[in-house]
Amino acid sequence: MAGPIPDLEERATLCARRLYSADRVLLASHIDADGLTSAAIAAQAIERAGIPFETVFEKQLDEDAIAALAATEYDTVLFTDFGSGQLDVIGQHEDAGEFTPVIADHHQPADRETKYHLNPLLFGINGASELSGAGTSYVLARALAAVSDDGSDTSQGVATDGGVGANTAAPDDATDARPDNTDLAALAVVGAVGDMQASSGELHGANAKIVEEGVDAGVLETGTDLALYGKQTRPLPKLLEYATDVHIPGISNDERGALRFLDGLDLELKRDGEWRRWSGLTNDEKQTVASALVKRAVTKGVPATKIDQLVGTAYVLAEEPVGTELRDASEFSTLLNATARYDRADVGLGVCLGNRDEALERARKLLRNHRRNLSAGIDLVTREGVTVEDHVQWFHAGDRIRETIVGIVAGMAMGNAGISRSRPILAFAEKGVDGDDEPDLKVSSRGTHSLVRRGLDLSVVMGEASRAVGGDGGGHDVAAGATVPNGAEREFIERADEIVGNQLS
Ligand SMILES: [Mn+2]
Repeated sequence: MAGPIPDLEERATLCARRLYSADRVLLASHIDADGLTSAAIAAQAIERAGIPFETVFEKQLDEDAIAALAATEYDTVLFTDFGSGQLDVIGQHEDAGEFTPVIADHHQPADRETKYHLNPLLFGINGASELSGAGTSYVLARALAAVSDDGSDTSQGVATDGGVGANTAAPDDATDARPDNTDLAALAVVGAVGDMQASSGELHGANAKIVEEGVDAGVLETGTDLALYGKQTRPLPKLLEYATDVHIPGISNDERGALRFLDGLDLELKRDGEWRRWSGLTNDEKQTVASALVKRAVTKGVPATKIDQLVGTAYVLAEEPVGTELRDASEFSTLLNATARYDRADVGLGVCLGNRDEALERARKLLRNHRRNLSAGIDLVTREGVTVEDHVQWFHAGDRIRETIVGIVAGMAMGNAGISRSRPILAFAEKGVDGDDEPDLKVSSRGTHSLVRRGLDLSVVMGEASRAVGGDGGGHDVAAGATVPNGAEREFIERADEIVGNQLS
């Protein structure tokens, strides 16, 4: 059976065979939208292959976390959305015979190899823009289906319950499963969108191949649509008011302006006393709003390149109910982030696995709380402002913004008064105290795609600047993070400023 990404096929099959021969598997994944969808994809593929497993999540795969995995009874550990960057430490445990690692990741590998290592970067595919952790897990899931299909005449045991431990929820609904696992493409797209892999309004490269498989499987629909966040769940006026990626004077960030704009259209705005949502409009109605919006942008002098960004490819999860967060890849990934950032990976995983009652309600509650925290954080940053260096801008949130959301706040604050989009933004926040250790600082950074096109690579910036002050970090070109010792702020900023200056020169 041909997999979605031919270049990865051979390695994916090798990894899948190793998993299939295991008595049981410990699945360890990163806590964020991409990590949660990675785990959900891997968990369903393993479950369908009839292999008993357990799922655990880690915010950070450090030495202690890896040692804890090694101390379990499991001989096979599948790492998703992390593992490559920690191969130096993982390899020591592998050498000691403690477990065999299987890795499905898309981050920069450490200077060491292992046999069952699936990572697009090893095959010339960009891990920041073409394939996410969830996409890599999907490639593995497709291979696992092919391998278990081949081996279906051999006895593989009867255990299919898959989940033990509080972090694993059994799928409620296995009836929609496709035998080749192509139904899991929808989650892979949610992961890619959550990892900010879409650019110029759509997914590219290997990601686009996965989209194709999802469309063929009937779990995804794509189409050109307004590129605004909240098309499924936001009331129309809020959809327009909160859409600030492309600033339209008199509508963006303008509650009354957005209302006036809609009032001026020949459109039924409310139904049964409730604001209508974009997802409930007819195609003609959508056309009316979109044309008027573009016309307004043109009249107000918004540049043509910006106006183009008002339209993009929408990724719709065809089997999810209209008007819910789950229907739109972007809203789904935000819902997952809202669980992950508050240490409720179990809730996010439950939603991905099809738990539509308790887990979904819980996730929505977490999302409301997340929104309140984000808007309070953005208000704080905008009110207090940032310090502008030659090439970067930064702020220190102390303990007033949770370290797990300070990066999102920084990214969303860019473009607000006094916070330019022409320099990357760095944000410090205090981390919780871990045991007897001194509390460290988390630094998050965000850039823009146009800065990346000019040479910005925040993964290098955060890695080099943090190591220079005794910390560590990494991530992606457009978004990265680091942990540094308390008190190292000044030195870190100077190093980061210098590296960014070199990248953009
Ligand atoms: Mn990822």
